[in-house]
Amino acid sequence: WRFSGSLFLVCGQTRARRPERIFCTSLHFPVPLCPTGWSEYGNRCFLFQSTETDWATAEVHYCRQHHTDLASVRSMSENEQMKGLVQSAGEIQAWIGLYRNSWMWVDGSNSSFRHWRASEPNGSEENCATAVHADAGQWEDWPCSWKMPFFCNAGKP
Ligand SMILES: *[C@@H]1O[C@H](CO)[C@@H](O)[C@H](O)[C@H]1NC(C)=O
Ligand SMILES: *[C@@H]1O[C@H](CO)[C@@H](O)[C@H](O)[C@H]1NC(C)=O
Ligand SMILES: [Ca+2]
Repeated sequence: WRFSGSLFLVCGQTRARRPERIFCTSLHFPVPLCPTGWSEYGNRCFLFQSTETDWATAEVHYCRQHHTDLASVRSMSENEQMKGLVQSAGEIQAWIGLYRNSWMWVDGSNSSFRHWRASEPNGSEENCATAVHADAGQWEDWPCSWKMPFFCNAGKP
C-alpha cells in the first residue's frame, strides 16, 4: 500500500542551438498512501465497512481478501478518528481486530493500547472486541458470532 510518490520525466529538445540539446525536468506528484475509499491517519489506512458480519467472516472473507486484517488500534487519536467514521455512518459500534485468549491483535500488532469501557471485558463467551463509538469510543467484548460493521486496516504494521 505504500507509495511515496511517482516520478515523471518531461523531456524536450532545444531548437535554437546546434547541436541540439535534450533537457529533462522531473516532476514529482504525490500519490495517496491509501487505496480509494480508505481513510488515512498517521501513515495507516482504515476502511470502515458498514456491512454487518461476524468477526471471523469480516477478517477472513473481507479484510484478508483485501490483503489486510481487522484493524488494530494503536492510540487514542486513532480511536478518535475511527469513532468519527462510525458516527458519520450512523452506526454505534464496529468490530476491531482484538480477540482472545488472551487479548491480542489479529494483524500481529504488539500495541498495548486498550480503551475498555468500565466493567468490560466481561464475558466468558465474549471473545471478540468492538469499539463502541456512541460511548466515548470505549470498547466492549461481544460474542464473535454477532454481526456488526467492522474496520480493516493497512499500512504500518
Ligand atoms: C512493538 O514492535 C515494534 C516494532 O516491531 C518495536 O519497535 C516495539 O518496541 C514493540 N513494542 C513492544 C511494547 O513490544
Ligand atoms: C457483558 O457485556 C455486554 C456488553 O458487551 C452486556 O450487554 C452484558 O449485559 C454484560 N453481561 C454481564 C453479565 O454483565
Ligand atoms: Ca461485553
